[in-house]
Amino acid sequence: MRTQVGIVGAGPAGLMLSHLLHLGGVESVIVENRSREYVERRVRAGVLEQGTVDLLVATGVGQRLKRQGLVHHGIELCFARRRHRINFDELTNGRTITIYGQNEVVKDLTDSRLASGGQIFFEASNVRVWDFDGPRPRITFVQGDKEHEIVCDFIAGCDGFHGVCRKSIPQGALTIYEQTYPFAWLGILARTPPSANEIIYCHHERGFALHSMRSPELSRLYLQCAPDEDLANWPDERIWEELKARSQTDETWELRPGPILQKGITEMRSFVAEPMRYGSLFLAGDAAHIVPATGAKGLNLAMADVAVLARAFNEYYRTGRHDLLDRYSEVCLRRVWKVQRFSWWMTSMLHRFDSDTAFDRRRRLAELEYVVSSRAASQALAENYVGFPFE
Ligand code: FAS
Ligand code: PHB
Repeated sequence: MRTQVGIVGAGPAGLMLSHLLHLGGVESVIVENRSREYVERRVRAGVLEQGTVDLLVATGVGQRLKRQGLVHHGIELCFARRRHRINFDELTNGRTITIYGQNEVVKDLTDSRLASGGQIFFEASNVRVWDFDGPRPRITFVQGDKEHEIVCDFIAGCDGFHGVCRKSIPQGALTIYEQTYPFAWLGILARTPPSANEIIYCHHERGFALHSMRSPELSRLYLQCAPDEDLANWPDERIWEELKARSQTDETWELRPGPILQKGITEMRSFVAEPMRYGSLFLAGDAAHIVPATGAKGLNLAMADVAVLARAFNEYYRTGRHDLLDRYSEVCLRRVWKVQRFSWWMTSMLHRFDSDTAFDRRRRLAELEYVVSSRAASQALAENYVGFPFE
């Protein structure tokens, strides 16, 4: 078969790209190696920046988000047994974040694409990309017992960090920037009302903890753990005990344990592949970059990439101009590196490092004290957290 843009990956990046191309009258086909159920059930990100919410609503896929999303006007930092609020209204002229699970975004985009005739091949195996440095880029894959080939003008690699697209680019063509962290996150989804109205980031000598949510009935919580942590060492009781210990304050507030519905370990890594293009193959989202989840940026960065890429493709097909395609990587990397810096800074400030000296431990507390006591420092955190307007 033939299409204009072949997309590998039906996560947020691939689905939003296909949706934006459809609105611009550009044809695309998505090839996804997992089942629809799997992708729609996968619990991952939960925080949508103002720009992501605006994009979803402005392009007609934000109805459920507006009904069910939890709009937040601040976050809290908890350390030395005290909680401090970062007030977005005051510090960012009213920009906000919205809590709405990534899997809900995926459901809304998948429903919209299929309802408007979009083609998504789920459960594709042996997906490969070919000739993206020549005039006839192709995607081949097997679905069921049938082999398929999609000939296209361009391929969008939206297949995440472990996908096939970036790895298909010839050795030496990309410059890789990478940092791993000496810890991971143990995340749980629990059927219990959130113990606070807003997200709380806790710095504690026992390790980092994060209190988030998905709805008034569902809590999303994380604990810093060893990078090679074995979930078997973390029965439910131990998780709740540790969350309580790391979030303790002098005020009375209660962490309400409940049935844990999902448990998982998320690696913490900073990663950028430059450039985000090779010939007619364009990388977007986690296929091109990974940030530690402390800044709540991964999903939002993916959306920002595809907003730029969709505009470039739409303009190319409307006018024949190449310049936006040629500038895609440069424009996206400006935002990618600002977000890498912020995510690294939040991660370094809030986590416990085994390599810390006594000086490091006191310096980190002083940095937290400075952030919550200086308007300039709080504003710097707030403007990065709610996200900069898309270019
Ligand atoms: P995705 O990885 O979401 O999507 C890629 C898609 O491509 C997937 O559906 C995959 O099945 C498919 N694919 C992979 N290989 C393929 C192949 N060979 N052929 C066809 N399809 C293929 N970000 C936050 O902001 N906050 C968080 O709390 C957070 N938690 C996370 C937890 C986990 C376990 C992980 C892995 C990531 C988390 N992230 C978080 C980051 C995450 O939300 C990503 O930034 C976001 O999913 C990026 O979207 P995509 O670029 O579309 O990549
Ligand atoms: C989440 O709700 O999943 C979440 C919130 C804030 C983060 C990361 C994850 O920094």
